Amino acid sequence: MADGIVSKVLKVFLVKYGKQWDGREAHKMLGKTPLDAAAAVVEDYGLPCTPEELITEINPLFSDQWCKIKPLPGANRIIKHLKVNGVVMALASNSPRESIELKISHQPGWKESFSAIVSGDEVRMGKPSPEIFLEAAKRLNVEPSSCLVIEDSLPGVMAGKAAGMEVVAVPSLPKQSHLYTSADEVINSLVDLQPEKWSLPPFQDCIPPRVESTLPIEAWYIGGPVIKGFGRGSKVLGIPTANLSTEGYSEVLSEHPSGVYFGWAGLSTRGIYKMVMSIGWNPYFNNTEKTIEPWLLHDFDEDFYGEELHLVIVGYIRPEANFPSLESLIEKIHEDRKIAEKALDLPLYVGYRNDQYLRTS
Ligand code: ADP
Ligand code: RBF
Ligand code: MG
Repeated sequence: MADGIVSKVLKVFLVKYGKQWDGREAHKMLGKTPLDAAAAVVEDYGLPCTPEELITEINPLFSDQWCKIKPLPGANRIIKHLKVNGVVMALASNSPRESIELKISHQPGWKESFSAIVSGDEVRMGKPSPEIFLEAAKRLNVEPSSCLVIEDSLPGVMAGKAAGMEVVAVPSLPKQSHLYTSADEVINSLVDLQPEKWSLPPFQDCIPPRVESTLPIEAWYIGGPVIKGFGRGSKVLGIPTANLSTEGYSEVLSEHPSGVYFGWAGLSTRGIYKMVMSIGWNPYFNNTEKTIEPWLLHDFDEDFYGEELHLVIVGYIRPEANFPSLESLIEKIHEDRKIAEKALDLPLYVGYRNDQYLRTS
């Protein structure tokens, strides 16, 4: 949950040494012990200090940031669900105990939910060594083979497998899933975890249950003038998507996992409409930029480029996927449309139609 913070702090810090943080370094840090990560930064940037000195200098900068991190979408849902169902949980991280405790102290209910916390300074070797997970199992008094590890980093996945556990990978960096082949499953976000696949009690918060289900989410808001997109929405698919500029929204975009969502759309001069959209890289087209592609569920007589479009996103349908053919992609998108159209009439979602945000310009 802290990758954004690491980038932010290092960016500011490296300027002092006349260096520029290259965001692409982020993946190298992931899942490393603080000392290994610091050593990598010192070496890559040729810094005139030791890894220990780097840590001493940079730690206060991190401490100021921990209270600002938000849990990943789906994290609270999983913790609450497993706790309510009496499934014991451990937190196993390469971070030092002190910073783990600091980080989770800002998340209500988290500390009480973990029956064990194992930190990097309590084992001889951190991930990718299996030690940290084996210690966690021991403290939970369970067999390693009956443990499920949820991991975002590659070293963590390796550690979990080496410990003889089942591992679900949730890569925190986009387009990296091909590296995670040793995991038992790779999912796109914590929202997509299916506990029943791992002999754990299934979630029961999908609405309506089972068929054509959608997941209510904490509503989020995004808006701006409609811009030109890739120019292949309506032409290729018969599915026009009113693209918004992603400038100024990079934070909101990075906070929300890619996937298919729905909600309400307000066009300043026209009205309010049901909307289904994808957010992400559109695997079928293998885009390089994360975009928002809202399809307004209404027949318009004309284009509305440049008009102010406001969206309230209220529910989630599925992860983005790749498809063997354009026809199958189109078919799936029409299925999404039907699900969204129906769901938005439910009392749970219909209220957002009156949200002031949809009417303001
Ligand atoms: P682009 O690649 O420029 O986004 P699209 O083929 O996706 O082009 O078409 C999107 C444009 O079509 C929108 O910007 C809007 O002006 C228009 N449009 C017409 N009907 C709709 C609709 N129902 N939903 C979204 N956009 C629509
Ligand atoms: N593109 C994909 O590559 N995979 C998807 O799963 C996918 N799902 C979509 C769902 C909806 C509701 C919409 C509106 C679009 C989706 N797209 C998906 C994006 C589609 O490819 C995109 O609109 C075109 O690239 C047009 O720019
Ligand atoms: Mg478009």
